[in-house]
Amino acid sequence: MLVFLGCKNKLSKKEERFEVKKQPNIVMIYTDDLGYGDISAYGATAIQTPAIDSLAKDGIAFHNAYATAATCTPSRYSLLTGMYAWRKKGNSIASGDQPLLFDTSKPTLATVLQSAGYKTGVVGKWHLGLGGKGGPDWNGIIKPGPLEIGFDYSFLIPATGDRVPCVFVENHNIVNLDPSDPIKVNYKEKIGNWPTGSENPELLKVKPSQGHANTIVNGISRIGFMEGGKAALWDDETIALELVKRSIGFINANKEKPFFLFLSTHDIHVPRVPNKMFQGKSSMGPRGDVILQLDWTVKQIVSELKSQNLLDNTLIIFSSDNGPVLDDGYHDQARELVGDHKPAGNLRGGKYSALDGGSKIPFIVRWPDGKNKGMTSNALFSQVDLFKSLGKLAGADTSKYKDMDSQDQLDILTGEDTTGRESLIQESFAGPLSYVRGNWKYIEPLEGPKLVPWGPIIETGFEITPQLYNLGEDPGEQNNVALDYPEKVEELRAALMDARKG
Ligand code: NG6
Ligand code: CA
Repeated sequence: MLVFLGCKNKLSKKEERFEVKKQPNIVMIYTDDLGYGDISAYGATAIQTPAIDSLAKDGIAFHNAYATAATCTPSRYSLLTGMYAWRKKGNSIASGDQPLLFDTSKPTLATVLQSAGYKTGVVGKWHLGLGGKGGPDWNGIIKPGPLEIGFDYSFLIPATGDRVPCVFVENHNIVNLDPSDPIKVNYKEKIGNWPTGSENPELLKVKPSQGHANTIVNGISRIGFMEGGKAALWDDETIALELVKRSIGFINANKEKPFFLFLSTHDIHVPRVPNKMFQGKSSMGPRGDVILQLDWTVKQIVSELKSQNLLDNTLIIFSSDNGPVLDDGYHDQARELVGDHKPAGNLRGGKYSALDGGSKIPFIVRWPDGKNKGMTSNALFSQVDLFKSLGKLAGADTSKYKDMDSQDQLDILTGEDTTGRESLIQESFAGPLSYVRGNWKYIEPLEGPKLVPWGPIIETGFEITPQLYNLGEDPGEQNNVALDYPEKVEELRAALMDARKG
């Protein structure tokens, strides 16, 4: 028996290694509003992010990777469905009581990985709607949600940190909800007696700069009105810690199987309320402090994988859902204290915009076997491709998913393909799409405001005439060369039209 076991061990070690290579665990750390220039791995000097930088040192840092949109909901929708979000109406920034945005009969990255034998979990910000037609039944069973689209476990901030209700939802229920104190939520009018930012500004510890003047929870006024569920309210200062704890719980519960953890951080979205470990630790106020908190999150996850001997069998992907913003609705000194730091690096625009600052994001892939360790890749990559690329890596049959925007681009992720996607499409917060092919970028014309209208001071990139940029020579999109290359404009316009038809 012993001999047999020993022999089996020897034999299976090889097989196991093969298996291991075929089905590594996948941990995706998906950050919120982190800009291309916000981490030291991408050139920031005013702030140091050693844990994230280590991922880049041990992996591949992509410098030409895009989220599909310049806001959260469509970027996440595309990542999970493998489809551009603009193909379906109603996929722009979701409200806090939005019904689930997914068609539960269609595949998602989570169902694909699940079908390949993975245990799948999502921890953190969701912002993709919950519940059926009437929206979430907060006091009952909250479904459909992630569990109905391929996740085995979910622990969620249901929408965003700045939207009510300020509670966590674990699987189908609000955590710690006392049935004798039910939650009421309303996005149209005030509900209940809790103070609001507009009526009781003296109660606020952070004042809103735009919107965010509804119900006050933990001294912070939010978008939307709520009352009840006191025992279930989250504590903003410990959200990052809670998400790390739940992620580690998921890793530990599933370490015997291949697992996919989608850790969707609240950082560095507003409200930026760092834990006391990080308060005042950067030179940039709360926005800098929560970047340090994010780096700490990465460190905790990597350390846990290491201590569980899982690091050599786990693919880690680190990225962001859209570009950066300073003042995104609260007076948190982000603008005043930014100094020389450039959240979008050398890119123009930021969150919300059609320009590259809106959706070109940091994207780091750390392979368990150290594949192409330390490489910098300029291959064109879109997060929409994670659906098929990770599906393929997991051994799922992705060929059956036809007519999708997602492409199998695993070779880009491994660093083998250094050219990348032929083209991709970016979505701004309203209307116009941009089309990137090789070094060229075309932004379709749109009559609209030059700056994001509600106040973050970000260029939208909207022009009433077509724009064409040569990103190779002009990554900062300073020189619109549309008039010099009318054929190129026409070629890209037609290609975008074609892609739109699907
Ligand atoms: C905007 C909010 C902003 C943020 C954003 C969504 C105002 C004035 N601004 O409407 O604070 O919540 O929506 O951000 O309310 S995202 O990263 O989730 O897309
Ligand atoms: Ca975001």
